Amino acid sequence: MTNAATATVSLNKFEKFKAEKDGLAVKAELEDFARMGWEAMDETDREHRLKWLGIFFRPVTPGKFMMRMRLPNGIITTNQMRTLAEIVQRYGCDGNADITTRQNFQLRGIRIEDLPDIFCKLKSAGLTSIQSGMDNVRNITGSPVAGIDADELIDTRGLCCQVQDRLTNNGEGNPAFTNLPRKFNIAIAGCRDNSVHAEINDIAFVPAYKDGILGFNVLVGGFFSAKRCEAAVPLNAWVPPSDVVGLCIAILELYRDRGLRANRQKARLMWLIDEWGIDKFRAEVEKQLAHSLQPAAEKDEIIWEKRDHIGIFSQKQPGLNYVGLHIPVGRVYAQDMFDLARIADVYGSGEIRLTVEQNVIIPNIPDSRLKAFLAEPILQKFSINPEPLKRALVSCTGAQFCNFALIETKNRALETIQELSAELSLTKPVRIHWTGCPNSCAQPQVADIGLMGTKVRKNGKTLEGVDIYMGGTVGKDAHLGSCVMKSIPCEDLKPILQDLLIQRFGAQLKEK
Ligand code: SRM
Ligand code: SF4
Repeated sequence: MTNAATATVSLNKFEKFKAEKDGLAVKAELEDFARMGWEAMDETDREHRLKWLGIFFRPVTPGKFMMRMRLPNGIITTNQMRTLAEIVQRYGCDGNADITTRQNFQLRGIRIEDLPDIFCKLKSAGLTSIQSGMDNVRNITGSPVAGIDADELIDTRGLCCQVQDRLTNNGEGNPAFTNLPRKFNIAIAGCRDNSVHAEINDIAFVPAYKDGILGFNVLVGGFFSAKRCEAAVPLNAWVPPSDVVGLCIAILELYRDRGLRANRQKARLMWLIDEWGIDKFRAEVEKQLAHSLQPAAEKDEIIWEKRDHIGIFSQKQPGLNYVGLHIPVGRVYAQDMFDLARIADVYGSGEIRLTVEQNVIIPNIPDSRLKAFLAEPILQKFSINPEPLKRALVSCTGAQFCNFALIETKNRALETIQELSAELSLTKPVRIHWTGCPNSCAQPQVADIGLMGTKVRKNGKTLEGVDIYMGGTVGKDAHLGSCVMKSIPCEDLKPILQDLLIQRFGAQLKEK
């Protein structure tokens, strides 16, 4: 690999350990790790390099690792779901999994001793967790109703899989893309409502017509970090679907070889775009491709408000429906996963989809089976018609498992919403996103109300608190919200949220 990392003058700690040994190298050492146990492992292998295989050491629960999968376009078969459920049940000491804000699964409580077995099971199920952490491309997101949406423009399923297969060498690992300067996100939108938050990805494809042909306008450089958050900017390029993979590869090679590596806080793609300017960046992409890019189509086709896909919807296939189930803050247990797989088999076609709002869609349910489907007990837990405040609640992992967290998020988010829902009535959902620290994994900047964990001082004590973000919009004309209130102790938050919901979102106090 002709990698700029080796030529960088001052290498940060991460660049140094990557130069010493590629992250992917630990794949060959799994049996050894399993034999020696996590405590005897080299610290860098344990805490960093294992992330190249999707295995995350959790300082909060030492010895119990988290496993992050890759599910291109957020699609999983019921057999695969059962495989994950079995892993959680048999090997996961904490017995749960989370649906992530990138249409993906993370499994909890994995022990290093079980990794060889677990990887065998994943492989037989056609699943992979490879290259899902650290300086790799994350799960490729696509329209959650690709191929079934009556109003779809482009079916993103094949494209997401092709991009992933190229980047990971069909799940085996691809050293050509394991030493990027930083993490990297790619999203492919195929519908009119931007249900993948295209604008917050390093590369985003949004549907657009050019000379009557349907393809994608391309946006680049979107990202969130503790230091800086930016929406993606237009590359002034339009590509037909057949050029999506090639363009991703060209941009990634450019980023890999010329991206900034000295300071990890300034290593995401947008920093390179800033340094070069978008025109030079575009010209360099063309050089990498060895052909010119077509200018962007005048307008894209993102013209709808964002949908949340919860409820019952007719598909483009006559007589079939997809049903979106609300999964509170994305948390599921092994039994839930088995139950979801069962109903998707009995009523659907053996497929399950995940959304970036951490919810589930069961596609391909015939009209004649809907009534019986709706009577399934699991729908009491995972509702198709949740209350407006619960419906759009998103939360990152938070302090229970994440060592970056400044606050507990998932449980607190649920409790707060429970209390607010008991007191307020709303006619429309309000998108409330809880994120445990400024890394912004739960994207508070795209929420109606974003809550970002922080530490606050009150009466001489340090408490868990939040900064409040507002004004994030999604769908057409999406733009990022900004911080409107700082350092609110969590214990004082409820009345503030209540006030905001009444003043800004038309909530009414329920009669007691
Ligand atoms: Fe994230 C790091 C969880 C989506 C920005 N993120 C982490 C780590 C790995 C930190 C760690 O090692 O503990 C968290 C793992 C906690 C755990 O145990 O679960 C973590 N991020 C998550 C997930 C699980 C949140 C969730 O509850 O859904 C999401 C997993 C997605 C996936 O399937 O791959 C997740 N993270 C995001 C997103 C949202 C997105 O991609 O749309 C962002 C903002 C968008 C972006 O990346 O530009 C995000 N995560 C970060 C950052 C800040 C990146 C930066 O450039 O500074 C970090 C910290 C880092 O990379 O240094 C981080
Ligand atoms: Fe952890 Fe912070 Fe990301 Fe939440 S936002 S998962 S606390 S890194």
